[in-house]
Amino acid sequence: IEQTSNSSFIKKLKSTGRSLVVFYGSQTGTAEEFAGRIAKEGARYKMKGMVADPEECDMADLVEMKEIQKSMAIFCIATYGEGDPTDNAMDFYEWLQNGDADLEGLNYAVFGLGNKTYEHYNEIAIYIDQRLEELGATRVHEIGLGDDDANIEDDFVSWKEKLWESVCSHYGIEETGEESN
Ligand code: FMN
Repeated sequence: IEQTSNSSFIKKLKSTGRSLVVFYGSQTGTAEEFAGRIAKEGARYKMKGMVADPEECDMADLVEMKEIQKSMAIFCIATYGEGDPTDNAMDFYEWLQNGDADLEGLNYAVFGLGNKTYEHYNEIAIYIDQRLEELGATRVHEIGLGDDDANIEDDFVSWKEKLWESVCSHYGIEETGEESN
């Protein structure tokens, strides 16, 4: 799984024949690890994936995702503090709040990482999931909420299994035997 090194994740998707980009908002690495696992599994569903750090991407390019056939953006997003985004997701969060991009044609799903002992449980992931829909994007699978106070790995794995079912029915694809890209 490659990491984007410049701002244009769209160019990179196109030039490498990928259709899945998995963004992460992560402070201590959990969301980043989850993102990597999703990107890798995409190959099983004929969706070659890559992981991307929103801080290193021009997220306005999300409007161009619709130019890539059967494409999808997945967001693994942690919440911190008083319901704050991680440092690397801050600019993206502000762009969503302040902007009014037309995201029609963007297919997406969100997995949130949080902890139920905090008042603002998974607030950023919930916001991003709702905001993307508001901006016209298509939710391919319902948001998953991971609770680090219980077993976030289990939460993630069960969400991910259902995610791929939704992806297959949404795009009319079947699982292949292929393990990775
Ligand atoms: N989870 C929430 O749902 N809401 C919060 O407000 C919140 N604040 C946190 C503050 C601190 C200092 C820490 C250590 C965790 C907090 N969490 C909160 C839980 C994290 O989001 C959760 O552990 C997540 O898995 C971290 O992901 P990361 O390793 O990718 O950074």
